[in-house]
Formats: sequence, structure tokens, C-alpha cells
Amino acid sequence: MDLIKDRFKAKADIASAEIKELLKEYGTRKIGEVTLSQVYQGMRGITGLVTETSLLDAQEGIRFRGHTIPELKEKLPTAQNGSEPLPEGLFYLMLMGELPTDEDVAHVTAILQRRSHVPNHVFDAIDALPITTHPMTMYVVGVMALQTESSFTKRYAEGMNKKDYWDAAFDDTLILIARLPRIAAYIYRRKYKNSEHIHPNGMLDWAGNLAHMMGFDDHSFRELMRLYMTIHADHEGGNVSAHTTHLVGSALSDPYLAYAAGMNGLAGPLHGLANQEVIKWIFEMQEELGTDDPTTEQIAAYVQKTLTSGKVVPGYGHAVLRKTDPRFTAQMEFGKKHMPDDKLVNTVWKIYETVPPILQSLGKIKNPWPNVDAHSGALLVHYGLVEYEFYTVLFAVSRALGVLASLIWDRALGFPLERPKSVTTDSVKMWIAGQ
Ligand code: AMX
Repeated sequence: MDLIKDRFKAKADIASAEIKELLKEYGTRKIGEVTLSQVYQGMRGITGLVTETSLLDAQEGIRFRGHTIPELKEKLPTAQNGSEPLPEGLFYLMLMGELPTDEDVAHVTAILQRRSHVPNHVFDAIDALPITTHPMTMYVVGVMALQTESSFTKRYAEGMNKKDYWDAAFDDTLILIARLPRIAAYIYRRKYKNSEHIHPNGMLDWAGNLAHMMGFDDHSFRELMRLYMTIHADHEGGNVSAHTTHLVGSALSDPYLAYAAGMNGLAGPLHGLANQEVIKWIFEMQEELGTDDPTTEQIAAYVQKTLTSGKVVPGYGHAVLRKTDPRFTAQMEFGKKHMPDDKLVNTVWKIYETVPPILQSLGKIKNPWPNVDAHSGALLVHYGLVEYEFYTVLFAVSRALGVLASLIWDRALGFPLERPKSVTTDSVKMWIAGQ
């Protein structure tokens, strides 16, 4: 661990010095203007955050440290006999800002394997919840129970120097990431498999072991988990889960507290819960139409019905993206390679043909194209992972890689408490009257 910590520290020192220079020279330059509408409408388009790990382009989609998803699929190391990127490699890239070698990735995998033991009280906390509890609630409770292990909180109480915050955040992050697959798999087996738990395989990579502990040992399912964990990891800093983790961390809440807060945001249906909503919506459509192979005409009628009843079409639209999400495309490619004839996957592709023109015709939706969540569930169902309430937990395990790599950077760069200004409508009226 010292090896990557030392490397990280050297990079963070250079970055800190650069930022200091930038602010000295250009600190008073305006980066944008804020309209009253933006203040009332979810702060869309306001630049107000620094997130080093990834950057989202409205047309092109996400770049992780400058690399697109197709590039990552080419450049990141894969498992032996595999062709999908290992998420440990993406974590290294987001943290270090440079592509890892095979040895770097093996090193991260080994660090995570060594730290993966989950203390019993975490399982006890999860077991104390009724079996009907949503898996995301169980997951956040598990993360909160693990917070007893935070070295950030212990060291802070002992009077840690602020120069060492990054170091404690680093330690917490690696332990937390190492343990999340076990917590997720435990919840899956508890809720859906009669608590018949499967022990970790200490030889497997992080995502492969998650698949194994959930009870899926098919080679291509492990490959899917590696791809899934890679593409869901980060989507720059303004989305609800990343922004919340960053915000809560800015109060010097430790990485466990900050990540748990972020995951409560991921559990909302307009954000990460959309992956369960998509499959639920498709299953309900199949039931209503009485077929598992609906035509595009039938899908179009069902979409209209969804819209008329005042609901959103899950998996479509985005607050920043204005084209098909490359994370959707990466999953479509996986589907074409591994299950081209799967009926549900083909339905997802038919929905892709049908929905955008309908949403476009409404005139108010800024992005009629599919996002990551439009595809992920159908791939999981193909392998027998049909319990769609669990899907957001998988998203959450992956999202830890991005938001926690960012949190280490937040502490390394000495970012302060986040505290934007708010207004009341009365104060806005007075401001307008005085103009
Ligand atoms: N179906 C129906 N209506 C939609 C829609 C959709 N998929 N996407 C947007 N709209 C509506 C909005 O509800 C809004 O309606 P209103 O003016 O009556 O309130 C209008 O179109 C304008 O919205 P927008 O500016 O295009 O989108 P936004 O930035 O406000 O919201 C998002 C973005 C993702 C919340 C929205 O597109 C949505 O609700 N999509 C469905 C849920 C979903 O797939 N979420 C997952 C996003 C990805 C992720 O975080 N995992």
C-alpha cells in the first residue's frame, strides 16, 4: 500500500502547487454567470465544483482522466482469459491520473483482497432489519455499521494534523472498497437465497469475487461484473451521489459517512434506482401486453400510456448528456457479443428504437436518449439475476470507486467546507424590486 500512497502523495503535491499558481494568476476570472432560473431549477449548468476523476461532455459522454469508455476497454488491463477492463484499473487511473500497468492493477487487487474481511457486527446490523427492507437500505446500514473501523475519525479525535487528512481518507477508502462486495453479496444471499452465504474466494479479482459471492460463477457473468463495475464508477462531480459524497466529506465526515450519504442519493428513482425502475417497467409492460416479445407499435402505445399517467420513462433522459450514453452503448455491445438472441435484451433495443422520437415530439425533454440504466437490468436478468430491487446495490458498489477516489483528492487538495449561498423567494423579489 505504501507504494501507491507514496506515488499518490507525489502527484497530489504537484497538483496542489499547480492549483495554488492557477488561483494566484487567474483566481478572479469569471467562469460563468448564474441566472435566476438556474437557481430555481436544480443549478443545471452552473460550474461550481472541482472533481478530478472524470469529466462529462454533453455530446460525447464521460471521460475518465481523459479516456473514453471505448478507450478504457482497449487500454485497461483485463482478467486472465477475459476481455473486459478490471475496475481496479479504473480506480488506479482515477486516483493517480495515469493508466496502470498490469502490475499496478495486480497490486490494487492484492491490497483489496488483504483488506476484505468484514467484521461480524456489520452482518448483525444487516440481519437486524426485516427481510422486506429494500436492499439499498440494508446496504447503507451495512456501510454505516462498518464506520466503526474509520481511522480518519479515530485520528481526527487524536488531533490529526490537517496535512494528514488525505492519508487517513486513503486508508479508509481502500478498506471500505475492499469490503463492499462482501456486504453487497451478503445482502443478496440473505434476501433472496435463504441466507445461504458463499465465502469469498481470496484468489479472485474484486468484481469476479463479487459475482462468485452472489452465487454466479459463469465466466461471462464475471466479465459482465467487471464491465459493470467499470462503467458505473464515476460521472463527474455534480450528480447526486458524487456531489453528496463530496459535500458531506467537506464537513470532514469520514469516508464511510460521506459515502453512505451519497448512496442514499443514489437510491432515488431519478438517479441510481432508475436501473430497477427500467426492468420493473418492462416486466409490467410484458404482463399488460401478455407477451415477452412486444412489437415497436405495442411499445410505443405503452410509452404513451406511461407519459399520460404523469410518469417518466425510466432509463431515458439526462441532466447533462444530450446523446446516447456511451455506457448504454458499451452494454449493448456486450449484449450483442454474449446474448444476441435474448428476448428481453432485444426488447431493450426495440425500446431504444421507439422511445427517443416519442420523447423528442413532446418538445420539453432536453435529452430523449437512453442513459446507463436503460440497459443494465436486461443483461443481469439474462444470467438469472432477476431480483431487480437489488440492482442499485451493484451500482453503489461500483460508484464507490469514483466518489471515494475523489474524496481522497478533496482531502489531499485541502478543499474547504462546501457552503453555497441560498435565497428566499421574498429576498429574490426584493432584489428584483431594487434593480
Ligand atoms: N420521461 C418523461 N419525461 C421526462 C423524461 C423521461 N425519461 N426525462 C425528462 N422528462 C421531463 C422532465 O420530468 C421535465 O418535465 P416537467 O418540465 O414537466 O417537470 C422535462 O422533461 C424537462 O426535463 P429535462 O430538463 O429534460 O431533464 P432534467 O435534467 O430535469 O432531469 C432526469 C434529468 C434524468 C432526472 C430525467 O431525464 C428523468 O427523470 N429520466 C428518467 C429517470 C432516469 O432514467 N434517471 C436516471 C438518470 C441517470 C442516472 O442518474 N443513473
